[in-house]
Amino acid sequence: MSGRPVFLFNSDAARGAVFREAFARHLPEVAFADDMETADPDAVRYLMTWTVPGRLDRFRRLEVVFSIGAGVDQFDTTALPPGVAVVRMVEDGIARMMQEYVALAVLALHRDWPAYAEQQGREVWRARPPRQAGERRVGFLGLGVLAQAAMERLAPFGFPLAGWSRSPRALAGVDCFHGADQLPAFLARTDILVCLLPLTNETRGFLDAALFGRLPQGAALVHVGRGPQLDAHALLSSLDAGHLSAAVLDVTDPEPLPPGHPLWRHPKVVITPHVASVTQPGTAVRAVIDNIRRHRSGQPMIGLVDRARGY
Ligand code: NDP
Ligand code: OXD
Repeated sequence: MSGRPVFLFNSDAARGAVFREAFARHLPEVAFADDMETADPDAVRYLMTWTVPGRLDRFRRLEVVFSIGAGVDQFDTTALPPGVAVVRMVEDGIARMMQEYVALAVLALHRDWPAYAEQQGREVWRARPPRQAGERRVGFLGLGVLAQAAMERLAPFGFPLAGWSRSPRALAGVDCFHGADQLPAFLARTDILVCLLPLTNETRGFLDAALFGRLPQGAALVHVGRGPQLDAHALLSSLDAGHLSAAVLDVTDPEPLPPGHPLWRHPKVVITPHVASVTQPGTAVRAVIDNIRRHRSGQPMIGLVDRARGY
């Protein structure tokens, strides 16, 4: 046991059991530990956690912090020594679940599901004018791992797809926009807007009245990024004014959404409790082991976060 670097797992026991077994089988040269108090602090090189735990400075030889999720906004990176690498979760399970959720939400909005649910409440039998997928333009804020995975599922339906990112991207079958200058043109061509941006100083409060005003009349929102990116009052005003037609929100600010919040009972809003996508231990452990192998052989890790950029 002695001499081996330690991977310290700071999460629930059920996921820990999957990680322990996989480390023993596939990466025996790295010791697995799941007790923050008893792990040998001088041997801990890798830490997997959702938030930065207290007394981190006792792990003097820590090299990599792995986020349990795809987002890293929950980390206070100022509490991490500058030399420690931060890696977000990039794994097949999380991508598959996001594909399902975004496909479900986009199809529901495309086929007027929230409006039919509202009609059902009033016992109204009335068809709404149908629109073909080829006429429903879907646009993604963020063109990263999860947005690209979701677009792959949506493409066969025939929706015209576009995305907006910080830096220029080129993706087959997707109209790519980038930067502040190209945001208005991207929004003007988007009927269903899917937010898959990371939460950073630049994206906090990004979904605001001005942004909604640039979307076409009747556009709808799917928000699967982070709650603080959305100005909930601006959304409610835009829905009540009839400019936006509906919203599917998987993330809110705060979480849980407090009882009595006007979003809860709004007839044009569908809310799920931050369940769009969840890290799957069986596939996540493979991604982490692969990254530790990469790190130990000097190759770049998948999902390495640019700490200055915040994602
Ligand atoms: P990535 O890091 O792969 O992609 C992020 C994308 O956002 C990139 O295309 C990036 O641009 C773009 N971006 C970042 N900042 C800006 C900006 N200021 N202006 C324009 N574009 C910007 O992230 P993932 O796809 O893996 O995940 C995205 C987010 O999804 C996570 O951070 C998390 O918050 C959320 N998430 C939500 C879940 C849920 O259950 N609701 C589950 C998992 C994740 P560029 O390409 O130029 O770098
Ligand atoms: C994540 C999440 O970031 O679950 O993985 O939101």
